[in-house]
Amino acid sequence: MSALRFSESVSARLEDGVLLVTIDNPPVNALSAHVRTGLAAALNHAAGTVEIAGVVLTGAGRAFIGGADIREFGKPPVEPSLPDVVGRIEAFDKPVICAVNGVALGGGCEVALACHGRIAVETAAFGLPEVKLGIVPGAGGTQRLPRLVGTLAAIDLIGTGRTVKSLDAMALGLADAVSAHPVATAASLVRQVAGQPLRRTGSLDVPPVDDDALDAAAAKVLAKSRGQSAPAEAIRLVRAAGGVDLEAGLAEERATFLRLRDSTESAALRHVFFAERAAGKVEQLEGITPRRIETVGIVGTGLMGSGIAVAALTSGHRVIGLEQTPEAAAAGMGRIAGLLDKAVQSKRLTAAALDACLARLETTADASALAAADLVIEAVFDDLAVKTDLFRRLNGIVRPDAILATNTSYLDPDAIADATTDPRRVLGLHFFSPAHIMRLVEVVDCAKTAPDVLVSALAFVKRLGKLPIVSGVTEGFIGNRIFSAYRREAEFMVEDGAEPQAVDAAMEAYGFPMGIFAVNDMAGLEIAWARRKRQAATRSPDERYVEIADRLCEAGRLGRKTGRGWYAYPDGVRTIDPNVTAIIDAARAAKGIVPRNFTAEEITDRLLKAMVDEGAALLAEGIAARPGDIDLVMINGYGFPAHKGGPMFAAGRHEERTA
Ligand code: 3H9
Repeated sequence: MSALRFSESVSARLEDGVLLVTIDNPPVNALSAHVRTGLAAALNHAAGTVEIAGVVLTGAGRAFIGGADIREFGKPPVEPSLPDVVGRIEAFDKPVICAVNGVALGGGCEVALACHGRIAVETAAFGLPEVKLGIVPGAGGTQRLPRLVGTLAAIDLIGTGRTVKSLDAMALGLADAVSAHPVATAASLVRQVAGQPLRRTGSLDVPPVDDDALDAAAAKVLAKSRGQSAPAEAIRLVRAAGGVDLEAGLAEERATFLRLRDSTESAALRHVFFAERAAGKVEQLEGITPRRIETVGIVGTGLMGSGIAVAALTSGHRVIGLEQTPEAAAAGMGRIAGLLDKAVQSKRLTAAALDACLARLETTADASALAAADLVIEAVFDDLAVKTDLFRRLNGIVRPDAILATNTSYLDPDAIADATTDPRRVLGLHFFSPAHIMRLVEVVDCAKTAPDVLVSALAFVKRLGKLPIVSGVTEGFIGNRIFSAYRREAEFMVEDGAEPQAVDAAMEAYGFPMGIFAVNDMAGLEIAWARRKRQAATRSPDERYVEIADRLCEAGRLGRKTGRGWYAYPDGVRTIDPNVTAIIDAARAAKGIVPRNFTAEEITDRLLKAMVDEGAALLAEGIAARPGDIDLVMINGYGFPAHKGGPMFAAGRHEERTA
């Protein structure tokens, strides 16, 4: 039978009385206007053709349906709306069964929920991730999911936005069956149920559940969604599903969806979504093939090196950890194995995967082992002499085509590259600690880095499952330069009269998990102190310099590890310390500063402005390629709240509001 075409992205063929409808809208089969039109036309065709017993819906390529087309948000609506299409599927007289061949997300999951049966391949996944975009499901998800899986599971899934694989979806009641041939299985289900009463999700009763359990499930989700409104709204809608009829529930869901879709929170999270997809893309590098990286040498298996090793192992690489002595190599092996064990305990890794990782791991004190490496990452003490000496020695050991990366956070990677015979193969890979957990990696494009070396490093970081952001060479790269500007401004305000705890409270209220002084205490004050001492000789006497942090360091207050820093920590609890207040008072008095009051708003405004000004400088200098890259660095490396979109996005919104 020849193919029927219902729109540019929806086609079908009739097979033994079943209309097999395929959505083909690369890359993820999002529900763009032509997909919705095509689906409506396919239903019309099936309704009006007596030989058609029912319909199977499936997706071409890897996805079933990746959700509503996020690029259409903010544009004028085009009929038919997704809720209309979904409603028609559910009310359809003939059976509509979906063959879920890949991810069914957001609107895609809502299409599946409205079908009269759901057959999935084992590798498929279901989810309503709308809260991650600052919205709630808008095509019946909050009303139909609880009818299928119960309110508690629906609160968890919709409130967190997490996805579940097919077998888990089946255990929950979301998928009916898992099949290696979902289209054939779905088609035989159509034939089986045709002419019989259909199981319409919207007609099911929501299973009863007691209020205490609901409160507990809601509290668990809300504990992780500080400052965002979408999860709470989603939970409200899911809870309401048990108490109102479908139509009323759908109307309230739609109204909430439309309100949130136009919110700043949603605009911010959509900005983050697209910024992440753009990250690591460099126009000039398009078409360059990355080198193959299978074996990774890691020099130094301390805290940072062992974290990098775990990230490399769990993404399928071989790892050779190099240390100076056999004892240190054994200790490194222990550290890496310990981190892998923890991953098994927290169910991030299976026992079988752990064995496979250990089989790909070697630690040694014999540098010649690095001859097997495609990429060598140094994670040794952050000292220029140590690093340049190491890179000089690597020259004679590694293969000529091996890539060399430094994990320095502040040193000049160009100086390190120049210590090698071939600086074209050198670049920076700035991991954040703990490296096996943190997603962000600044990929530092040095003056002489070859284009294919940069491309290879970006591909490597993506294979680690991490987020690569390209940075040019500058002290501290993108993140630490902005962080320094942020800290400098915070210290100015403290010297002028704001208390550190007031600065921290303002930023925590804005959405940072921790204010800057608490962060400094956690990270330790000594690295920045050493840097300030290095810079002292070249610092202009006209530059404003706040000495309070130096006084704290001189008093042995190096942060949490010494039990005190900007705060004291009796029993581990962050507490205001009168000794710090006295140091601050003395510093103000020494400069004749009469302390003044700062409102929380002034504090956040000034700190955001400091970040944005530094961000603008980084863009002007060509260190960062896009404002979105800066936002991602601050969100993923420094706790900037994602639902505010990052400093550059937030500044743009602020300007719009005040224009
Ligand atoms: C929703 O459904 C609301 C409804 O409840 C109510 C409506 C009334 N739209 O991530 P990738 C693009 S809200 C448009 O690298 P992967 C993406 O920008 C939606 N474009 O691939 C990228 O473009 P480019 C709920 C989209 O294989 C390309 O596809 N759904 C959409 O690693 C590849 O993306 C979601 O939140 C979209 N919905 O992962 C799901 N999705 O090549 C969001 C992707 O130009 N999507 N693109 O850079 C995802 O989670 C992942 O993209 C997915 C594929 C898992 C699907």
